[in-house]
Amino acid sequence: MLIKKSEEIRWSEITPKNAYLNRRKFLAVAALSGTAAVGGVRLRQLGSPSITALAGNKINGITKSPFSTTETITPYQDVTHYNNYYEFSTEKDEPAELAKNFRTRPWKVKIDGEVAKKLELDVDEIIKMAPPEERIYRHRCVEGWSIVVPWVGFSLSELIKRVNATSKARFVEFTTIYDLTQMPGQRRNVLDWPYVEGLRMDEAMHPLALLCFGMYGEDLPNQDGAPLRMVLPWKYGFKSAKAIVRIHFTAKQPMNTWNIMAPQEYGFYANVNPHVDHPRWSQAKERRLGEFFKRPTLMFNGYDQVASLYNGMDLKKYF
Ligand SMILES: Nc1nc2c(c(=O)[nH]1)N[C@H]1C(S)=C(S)[C@@H](COP(=O)(O)O)O[C@H]1N2
Ligand SMILES: [Mo]
Repeated sequence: MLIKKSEEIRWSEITPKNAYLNRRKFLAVAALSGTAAVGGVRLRQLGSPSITALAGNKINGITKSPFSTTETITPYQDVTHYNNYYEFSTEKDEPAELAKNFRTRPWKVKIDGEVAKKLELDVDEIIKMAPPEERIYRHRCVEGWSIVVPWVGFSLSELIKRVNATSKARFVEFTTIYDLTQMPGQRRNVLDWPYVEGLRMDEAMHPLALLCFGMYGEDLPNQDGAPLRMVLPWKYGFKSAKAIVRIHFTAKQPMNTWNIMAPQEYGFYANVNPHVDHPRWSQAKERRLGEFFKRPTLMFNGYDQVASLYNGMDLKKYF
């Protein structure tokens, strides 16, 4: 294992187990008596979505990231009940229910291809590789809606540095789980299964590229990609693969699912770009979930820090 010794503590172990369990008990009791629900709704209106996130285990030791936006966070209820997750359903309101019993432990992630040594890591080993950060990112779906989410994770570069990718590694490919017994959507031919995505190495190494395992201070809900997903705020949502089981380093540009399905509509880069319309609709504007009026979509979704990655590229051709 290539993890440094000082980092071998699970971050949740920093809080004494008792305090942790007591909080969970308190939440369970509060939920039963109805106080949490009432408080939750009120607080949600006050714009405190973290208080409404009562479903999962709290992640301890989270630090705030300077990459966070100060925009209003989208309510937890919306982010967890309006999901694109075709392995479960093509209906956005269905993954919440259909993914309820999805098993996210034990969970292994293969790391292979152009790396010093092939690895198969338990997801919990990956999660403890670096301290968890809260990153409040805008997230723009290619369909024209957007959300603002306090994700929890750390830069993918933290993992890449530790697994010693070789100099031949020019791309990273993410493969997500294929499990017909658990994912009813995979019985349908709507996409090629398993869902695959990829990044160029410099994109993958960019500090904004987030390896994500939580949101709203808690474990990632199943419908949002538990136990491990990517979050790439400057790219359309489909690049951010959920339920990752393999991270493969390669010299050759990998395929990505939506590009396989409709290459004229979805490219490899998928950078948010208001100047390059989807063949069937404009990408100039977006609707933030919960809002009525549309707002203009920004180049790279407003994440100008990544612009230099694409210097000299024709982004109409490489869309
Ligand atoms: N495995 C997998 N990952 C996926 C998808 C999917 O269908 N399967 N949908 C993508 C799309 S189109 C979007 S917009 C985001 C949605 O993430 P969210 O439901 O957490 O908002 O997940 C992306 N990752
Ligand atoms: Mo999307």
